[in-house]
Amino acid sequence: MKRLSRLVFFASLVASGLPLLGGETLREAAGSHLLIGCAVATRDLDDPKLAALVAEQFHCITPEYDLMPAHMVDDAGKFTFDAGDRVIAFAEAHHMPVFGHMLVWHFVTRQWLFEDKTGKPLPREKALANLKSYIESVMGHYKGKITAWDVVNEAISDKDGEYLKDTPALRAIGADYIAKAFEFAHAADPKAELYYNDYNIEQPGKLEKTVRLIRSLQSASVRIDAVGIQGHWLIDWPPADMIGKGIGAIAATGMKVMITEMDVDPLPRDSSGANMAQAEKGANPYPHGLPPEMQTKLAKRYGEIVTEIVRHPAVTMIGFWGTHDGRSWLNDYPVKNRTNHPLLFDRELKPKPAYDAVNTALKRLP
Ligand code: 9MR
Repeated sequence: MKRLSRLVFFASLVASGLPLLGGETLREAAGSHLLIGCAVATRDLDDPKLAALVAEQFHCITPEYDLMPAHMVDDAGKFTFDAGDRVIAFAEAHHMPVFGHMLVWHFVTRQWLFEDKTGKPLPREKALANLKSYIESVMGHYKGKITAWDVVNEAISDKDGEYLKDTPALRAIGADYIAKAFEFAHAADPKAELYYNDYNIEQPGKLEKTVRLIRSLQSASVRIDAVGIQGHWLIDWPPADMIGKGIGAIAATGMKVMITEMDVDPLPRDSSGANMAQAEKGANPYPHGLPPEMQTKLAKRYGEIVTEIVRHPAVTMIGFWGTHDGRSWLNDYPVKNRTNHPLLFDRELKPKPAYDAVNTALKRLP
């Protein structure tokens, strides 16, 4: 219980009605040890059976894309919060904490934040003013309703020898755009927890850069509460003990660790993570469903990873990136139009063997 904030602990006590599936739900299996969450979008709420499953199985939600800058503000700087408000109203109705995703990312954003119309970086002071007013508008609107925000998403470079990705924010402001975003976020809602979120950061290479980033934010005395390891993993990479080592190294800096976007890709693919610059060609071997031997393999892998994750008291949330296989971004990444099966529920909302494996791993918590 000491691992959970008061708000979050309250949420874990709230019963969510009769189980649709029978047996222990994921949230029941995890009890008060850690939160189990999933990504949800407005369109999921239009399906009553899916909405009921979310409320029954999970403690908390992350809006999948409704809080991304390009979904909330237009090219002229006008804000519309309708979609985000709907997801948050659902969470409030079910007493579910919301993890806000996200304030600064180089995708699904607006050019005017950091560049002029020709793509030239804005002067530093203008870009900082835009960043501040964007964060104030969004966090101000959701003040008191969002437990934690991913303040900066995917800023660390995938390239050897390069620390940060070369993005519009970096070009206009410089490397301290990250510290500035955390500073503005803390001022906008002092009670909100603030996270840095990225993929592959549990693996050597990006892990060292992540520790460097955390240390630099700590020496700039800005508030940062946790690091989100996205957890877009493959059926055979990275090994569970590497994930454990990465969690340990991040926790050693004093950060809490969230697994924010977990899925395990059973289709052939070259690398883990979510590097959008990396389109691949690849086969679509299971268009009619995952064969039993692959279901077993996926379940074993999920069980091993979750068993490793829950050994670390620094991890206070595991969030899955979606609900059922039909609603996973991995149907279109890194190869367009495949039939993927990376989540715990199939397209009929039936729990897969992977669900049982995760449930069992959670239940083993002392
Ligand atoms: O799952 C999200 C998908 O629906 C959106 O279209 C996409 C936009 O690029 O973003 C997806 O989520 C990403 C998340 O925001 C950050 N990490 C990688 C996720 C997959 O791209």
